[in-house]
Amino acid sequence: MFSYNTIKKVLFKFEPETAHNIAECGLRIVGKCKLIKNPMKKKNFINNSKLSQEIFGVTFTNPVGLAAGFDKNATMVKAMPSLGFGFTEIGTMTPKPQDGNPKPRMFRYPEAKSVQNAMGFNNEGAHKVLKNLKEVYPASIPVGVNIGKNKLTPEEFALSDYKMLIKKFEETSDYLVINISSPNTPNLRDLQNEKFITELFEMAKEYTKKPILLKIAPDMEAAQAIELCKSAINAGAAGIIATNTTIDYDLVPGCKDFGGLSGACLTDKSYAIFKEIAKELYGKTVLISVGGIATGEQAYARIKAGASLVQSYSGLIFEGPSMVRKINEELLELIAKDGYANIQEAIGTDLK
Ligand code: FMN
Repeated sequence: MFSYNTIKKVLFKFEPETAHNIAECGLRIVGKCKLIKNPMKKKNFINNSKLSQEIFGVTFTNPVGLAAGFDKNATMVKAMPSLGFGFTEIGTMTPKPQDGNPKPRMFRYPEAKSVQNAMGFNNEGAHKVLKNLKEVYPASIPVGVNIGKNKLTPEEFALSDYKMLIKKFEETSDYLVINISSPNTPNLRDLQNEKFITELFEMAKEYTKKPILLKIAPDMEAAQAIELCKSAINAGAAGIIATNTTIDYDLVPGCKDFGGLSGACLTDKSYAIFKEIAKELYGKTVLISVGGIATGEQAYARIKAGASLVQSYSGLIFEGPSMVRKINEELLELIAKDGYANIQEAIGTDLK
């Protein structure tokens, strides 16, 4: 078989979004074809009880998940265990289908192992995504559903977009995520305020008992992020996902001045804000850390800082399909080295 370095050379000759579409085609085939899916899963999916956790009443066989945005339309769920992922998050999807922003809207910076995207929630809309999801749910790994408002929905009607999506997906998901942290939908981040967040989670409680998490941006002062997370939890949120992409364009010299940056350039920033949030909220809610995680050491740092789970997207582009297996293998080594019996014992140890 070809090494990922060879495949990457070919993929990187294409525009990033075209490369993504090619990868999606490949992964759809993987998901459908047992002759490819099963051997890949055998190789990449680490099934070791030391990494397994029960969270939200479901089993997360390992703590490394696919971050939102890669599988917006739930077309690749079945392939994810073959890449080693212990859970996956589909979306962000919106009530109505939308095209997203004009292309080009995805850029890669190989030297910085970073990506910039201004996709703008391009997706097939809740109806079609639910249809896709119903074909594969329940899956062999937990599936999170990340929801957002349509671009044309005015702020004052945003709540009804989220209401519609919660009702639609609550039975076909293991957890839901409220995304008000994308930089690519005009004014979306304005919804990151205590009033809206409180209203949103209070409303959600009326319609579902499914765990709903809040995904936040890294571009706020830690104190503000903590207050927002606290409001969400007080109003019923089941957890926090930190963080989305950043609009700190100094992190990659020569990058575009729009969209959100992710990958290696985001590692320190997302780790820093995660640590601040975890200092306040570890033990009070479920924390998921995402942003520039591509190695076992980085994942372990977040776990020791208080993350029960981690997610990755950009790392997959640069490191390829062996990344998750390597992260999990390294995690097992690091846990053993520190003398912990399992991952649960390692979570939050920096804070104890
Ligand atoms: N996050 C969302 O919550 N919803 C999205 O639709 C979404 N789309 C994304 C599209 C692209 C091309 C990328 C690179 C990221 C997207 N993200 C989205 C953000 C990721 O889920 C993640 O929070 C961020 O990229 C940081 O993780 P990473 O450094 O491992 O990529």
